[in-house]
Amino acid sequence: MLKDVLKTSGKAFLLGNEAIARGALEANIDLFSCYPGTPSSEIGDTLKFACKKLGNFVMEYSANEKVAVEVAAAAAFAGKRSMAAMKHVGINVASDTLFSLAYTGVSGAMVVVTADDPSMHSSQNEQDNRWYGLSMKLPVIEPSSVQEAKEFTKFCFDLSSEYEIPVLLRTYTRLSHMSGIVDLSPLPEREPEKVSWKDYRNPKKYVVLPAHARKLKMELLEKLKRVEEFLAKWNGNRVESGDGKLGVVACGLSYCYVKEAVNRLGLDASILKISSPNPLPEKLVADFLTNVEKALVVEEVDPVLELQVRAIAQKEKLGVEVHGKDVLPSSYEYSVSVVEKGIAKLCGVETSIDYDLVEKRGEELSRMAPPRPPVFCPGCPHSATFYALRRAVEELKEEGVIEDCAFTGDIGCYTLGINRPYSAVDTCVCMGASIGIGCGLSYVLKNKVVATIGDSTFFHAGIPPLINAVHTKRDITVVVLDNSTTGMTGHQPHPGTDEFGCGEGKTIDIEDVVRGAGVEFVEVVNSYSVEKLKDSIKRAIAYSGVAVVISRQKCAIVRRREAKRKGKKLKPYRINENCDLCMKCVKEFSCPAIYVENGKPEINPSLCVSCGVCRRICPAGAIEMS
Ligand SMILES: Cc1ncc(C[n+]2csc(CCOP(=O)(O)OP(=O)(O)O)c2C)c(N)n1
Repeated sequence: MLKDVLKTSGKAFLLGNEAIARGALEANIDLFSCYPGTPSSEIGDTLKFACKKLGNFVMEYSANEKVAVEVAAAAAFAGKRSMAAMKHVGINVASDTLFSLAYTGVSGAMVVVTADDPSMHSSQNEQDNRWYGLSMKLPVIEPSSVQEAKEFTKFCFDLSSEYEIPVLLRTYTRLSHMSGIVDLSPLPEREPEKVSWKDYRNPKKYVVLPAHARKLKMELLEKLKRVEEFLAKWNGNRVESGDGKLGVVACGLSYCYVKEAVNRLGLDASILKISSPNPLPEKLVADFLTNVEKALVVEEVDPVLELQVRAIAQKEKLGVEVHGKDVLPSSYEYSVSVVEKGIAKLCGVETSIDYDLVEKRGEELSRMAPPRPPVFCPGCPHSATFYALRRAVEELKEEGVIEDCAFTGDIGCYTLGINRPYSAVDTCVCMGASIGIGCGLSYVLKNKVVATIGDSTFFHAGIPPLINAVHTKRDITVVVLDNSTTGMTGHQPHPGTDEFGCGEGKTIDIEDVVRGAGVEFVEVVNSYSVEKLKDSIKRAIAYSGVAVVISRQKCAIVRRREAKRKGKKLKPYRINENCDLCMKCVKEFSCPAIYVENGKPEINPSLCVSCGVCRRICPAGAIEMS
């Protein structure tokens, strides 16, 4: 639990992400920065809580992951202990900085948390960020329990400080979001203290001019070799001996699945637990392979360890069979059943139970449950915006102004605009791509292009493509859906809000940024004023050039919470006897508070947040406040 993160000693029941946050506190962190993203978000939310309570370290939500890494790196350049956290795709954004940080190294300590998402529970791809460690030449540490999540976080700080190298801590959805009992160590007594740059100024280390970089690269390779030697002796990488017939190399949570699976199969397998996929301790692996008849590498997603283990077996001419993805899947999360099936197949034995039958029965049962696709919340301003957008486009079509329209979407709650009745998201690739893809389409399509982007996403990655659109004179409409928060990941602040996590921030107005980028058509409309918004979007689409409409209204969840806090009642709407059953409120505006009973639309008063959009769109004037 969140408050237990600050317990002085004893045990606490913590979420994996809370354990990582606690590990950072026990490691005496000076500065934490992040950009939210599932499954990493609770690390930032926990450290925001801790920062507000303790007030003895710096914490910020940065504008994006690249900035977060740079802010954290700077503190570590100046001898401090810092951590930056993000979801796996955040590392793509931060990678430009990280590749060079491997060369510069740090003077203090720096940990970068990458939260991967096997099975893509809430992500656009399943990339395995252990590759980044190999490619960047940075150590990657991967825990397999909540206790390890805390301990390994501390270990990463120590490793980083000892070798003056940033360290990647890899967590993943199942660990970040599982809870467990954790043994706590004391929190250090600390007073934040500023340092003099003169004690850390070192251009030969921190300016990656080619002449410096060539030298730094060699130093990095040498450093990594020393890190490998150290990690070979670290208890996170260890052998649990068996009868030698089968040796299993396992990483992350797969280690736990392997322990359970071999137990169920009654096998006395030798297990090599690997907690540093990079650098992989070669000698430890070679010795392990020497003592087994055949080896199986068990790891989720990509064969990051398997390829290395195969290479070691070949290089050392060990003659041992190495298996992995030939008997185990390369996609989605593993489980005890997946791992047990793989081991059973390799060893030619029966599984302990008929998992295929269990899975079949599970599928049958899940088909019985009513489908519950994700929908906008009741009163979500985004549904009002998509209603207005859809109406604007339909009217322009009817008026013969346009034939069709391409809708480039982005990532956030508003991606739900893909659903009927709006159907106004045709593409969604990654944060900020709505405007960039819109620019490209505007070169090759006969049609008008409308990009939709959230406020947090705008600040994160929407500004450079907007500048690109203006500079290249694109004909594109951008609708910014500004709900004054980072809604999708749990309402974190962003540069358009008045705080940055653990401090008061200067609010940056999107319209100022847009005008500053050279956009001449800029209008700001309340999302709930759907008629006005529709007219604004119509004019924007008809306009030749870059037009930006900012649709602004507080996130409905925040609105509801604020009202509750102030003891204010949000009066629900009701549908009266004037309803002529035109069904516009159901077919064109899909609010989850509106349902149909006995052929008549009704409003569920416990869901209604009194946004009044349905009242505004009802042609019969049949919707009123109750
Ligand atoms: C590079 C990257 N970082 C983080 C995320 C996680 N993420 C998805 S959408 C989003 C922002 C959503 O906020 P906003 O744009 O304001 O839209 P809202 O959800 O509030 O409608 C975040 C942080 C991601 N998908 N990719």
